[in-house]
Amino acid sequence: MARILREWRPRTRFGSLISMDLMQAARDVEQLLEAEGRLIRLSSSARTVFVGDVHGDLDAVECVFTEAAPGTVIVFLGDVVDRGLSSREALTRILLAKLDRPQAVFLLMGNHEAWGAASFRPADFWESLSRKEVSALSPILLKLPFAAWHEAGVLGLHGALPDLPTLNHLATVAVPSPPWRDITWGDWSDSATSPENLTGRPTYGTSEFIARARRLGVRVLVRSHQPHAPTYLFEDRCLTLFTSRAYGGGPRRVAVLAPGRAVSTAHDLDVVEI
Ligand SMILES: [Mn+2]
Repeated sequence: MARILREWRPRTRFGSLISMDLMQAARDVEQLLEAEGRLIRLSSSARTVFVGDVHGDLDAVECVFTEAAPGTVIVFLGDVVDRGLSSREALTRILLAKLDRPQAVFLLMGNHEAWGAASFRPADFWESLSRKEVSALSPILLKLPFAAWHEAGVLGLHGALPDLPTLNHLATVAVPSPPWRDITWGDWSDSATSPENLTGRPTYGTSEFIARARRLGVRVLVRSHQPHAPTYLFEDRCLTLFTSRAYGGGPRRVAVLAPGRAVSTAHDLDVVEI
C-alpha cells in the first residue's frame, strides 16, 4: 500500500487529470475493494458526506473534494459514469482519491458501474471504451460495495432497499440477482406524489420501505438514482440526492451527517447545494 500511495499521490492533483490512467487506477483499487467487501461500516466519529449520481460531472467531484473539511468521510452513491462529458475523468479522480485515502473515500455500486453485469443503452462511457478496456474495467467495478452503514441508523446505497433478513446478508448477494437489482436499479414511488412507474425498473412504495427498513434495522435511507424523485419520502426516512449538472437538470445536492448526531428522520442530515 505504501508503494501505491507514493506512486499515486503526485498524480491526484487536478491539473494532471489528462495524464491519469483509469485502467491503472482501477487495477490498483481492486485489492482494496476485495478487502472491504459489500457492506462498508462507516466511522461514527467522522463527518460523513453522501454524494448522489455524478454522471460525468467532474466539477461536482472536484467541488466535493475541495469543500469537504479534512477528516470528512465521502460516500459516492454510484452512477459516476455515463450521461455527462467527463465520465472517465470523474471515475479516475474518485479511484485515485480512494487509493490516497482508503478509509475516507467510498464509491458504491450504481447500475451504471454494473453495466458489465446488465448492459443497457445509452451508456456513452462504456460504449466509448475498447472491448479490451471494458473487459478489464467491468469486473473490477462489479466488486464495488453495495451499501455503507452508519451506526446512527443511516444506510447509503444507490437505489432501493433489498428484501433481505438482515444487513449482514448483503455480503452474500450475488451479481446479478433480484436483491442486487433492487440495490442498483430500484426506484421508490409514493403514489401521492410520484407518477406511475412505466420504466420496468423494480419499484416499491411505502409498505415495502417500512417492512424492509425494519428488517434491516435502517432508520434513514440515503440514496440517489432517481433525478426527479421527491427529496423526502416515507415520513422523511428516505432521502434522494442527485449531484450532477450533466444530467437530471436539478440542483446538485449532497447530504452531511455530523458526528454524534442522533438521527430519527432524514432532516437530521444537512442537505447542501454545491
Ligand atoms: Mn442509477
